[in-house]
Amino acid sequence: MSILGYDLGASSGRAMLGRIKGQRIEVEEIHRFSNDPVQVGSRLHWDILRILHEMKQGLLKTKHRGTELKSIAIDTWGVDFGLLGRDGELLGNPYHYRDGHTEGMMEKVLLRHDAADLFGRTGIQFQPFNTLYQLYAMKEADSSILGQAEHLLLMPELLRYLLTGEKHHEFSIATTTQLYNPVQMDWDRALIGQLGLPEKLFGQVVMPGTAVGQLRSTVTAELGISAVQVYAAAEHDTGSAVAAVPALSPSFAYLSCGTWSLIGTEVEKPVLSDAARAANFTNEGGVSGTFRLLKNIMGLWLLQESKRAWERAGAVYSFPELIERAEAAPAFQSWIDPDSAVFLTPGDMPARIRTWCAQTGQPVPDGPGEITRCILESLALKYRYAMELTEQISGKTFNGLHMVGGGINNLLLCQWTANAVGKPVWAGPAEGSAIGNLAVQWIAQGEFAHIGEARGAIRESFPLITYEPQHSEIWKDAYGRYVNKTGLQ
Ligand code: ADP
Ligand code: LRH
Repeated sequence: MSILGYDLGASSGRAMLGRIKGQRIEVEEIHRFSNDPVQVGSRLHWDILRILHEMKQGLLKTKHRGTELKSIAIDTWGVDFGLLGRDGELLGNPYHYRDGHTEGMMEKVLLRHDAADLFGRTGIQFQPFNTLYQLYAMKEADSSILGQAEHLLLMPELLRYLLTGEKHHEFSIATTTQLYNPVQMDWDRALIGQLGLPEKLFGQVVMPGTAVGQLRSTVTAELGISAVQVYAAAEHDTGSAVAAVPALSPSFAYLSCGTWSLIGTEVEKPVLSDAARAANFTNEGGVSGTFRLLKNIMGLWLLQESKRAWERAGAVYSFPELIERAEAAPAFQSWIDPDSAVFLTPGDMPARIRTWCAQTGQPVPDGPGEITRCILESLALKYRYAMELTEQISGKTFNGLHMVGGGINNLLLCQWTANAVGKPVWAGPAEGSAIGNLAVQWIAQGEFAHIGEARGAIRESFPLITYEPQHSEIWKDAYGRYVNKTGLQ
């Protein structure tokens, strides 16, 4: 029998059917849709009901191809949430983490709450869009929605609730809030109280692989399908992506490469050191009690948003076209720090990149080829920076980097990453999050004994492309100039 994994990224969602045939995993994309935020007045929202509609299309398409489903699970991007009223109704449309309402909130919280204490309690990086600061912004604005709320559900939990009627939190996504204590393994209720946030919003947390209900009867009746078991996957997409890294060694470095670039390593316990805090590393909950010690890098959002700006101006390019132009553009002209706060919100990304380069005394990139080259080189060089920090903070050394996610379709970025880090890159699978989601369901069903066995099967089932580093001396020299130009050193 097949199982279904919904992987909902910030740029697109997909429903992937999986089955095990002999020793191999087979995965088929049954439905894919773009995930388009909607601006309403000055607020940026997720279109939650459209996402739910698209998820139902995945179930319908599964039915139409005559496939019987044993189970489903969901993973999504982190930090965002919906609030439910006392009757279980969804109050309002969830905000997008790039919405402006969190501006200044992290700073405000940190005036009242010691940063070292906050990191020590949660192990989570300081990002202005964390659930903590979103809730704080709502509190400061005296939000009527927050005032009426009885439950908070993070995005995958909310979608699971809409499909099952059951309200459970899941560990990996809960940790992204910066309100979960990974040592106590529960919500940090003392912290929640100190911040003046309603404690009642936070309920029971289950681990990845827990059976969390069945599709509700209204859904099965509407779609004309039978009841299906629903599991909690590692419901944070990065957690699912890392579950699918086909590493042979237990000590590996990964780069989950999509809208965001998440680079780091898996650890047994959260690393709560001053060095981890100073470098703004995070410890997100993973599968089998592991944690993901990693750094967020702004990622291919920079290219997605540039592409949208060019589209608005009437010039439509595909990703492969942009990559081809980047390859033809002159090398090592100008770089950005992808993580500069100016790049976080939606807007005219090419203009912001040009301004950044002008302000740092670099040649100003012009046109899609030069801008794309600037983005991709800057990402590859920043990956080296983050990988070196991962080694220092974890005390591990890595002989290469595993890359998963849609970004591995960008072969130029994979090669430049290998060149920049000076070590091989092993790219695959592109649909890491969906495959990790399926793997957790199979472990729960006893198809795999543990995550190591599932990773072995993933390695056997999906192509892994090796990129050996090229022009190492040139890239090493470029890296030295990059850290100076971007002020990273
Ligand atoms: P998310 O899950 O965050 O929505 P994905 O993992 O799906 O993101 O990765 C999306 C990114 O992958 C795109 O922004 C794009 O940069 C890259 N990508 C996808 N398809 C291609 C392609 N055919 N060629 C080059 N890059 C691609
Ligand atoms: C990647 C991701 C990342 C979060 C961000 C909000 O999709 O889940 O791990 O920090 O989205």
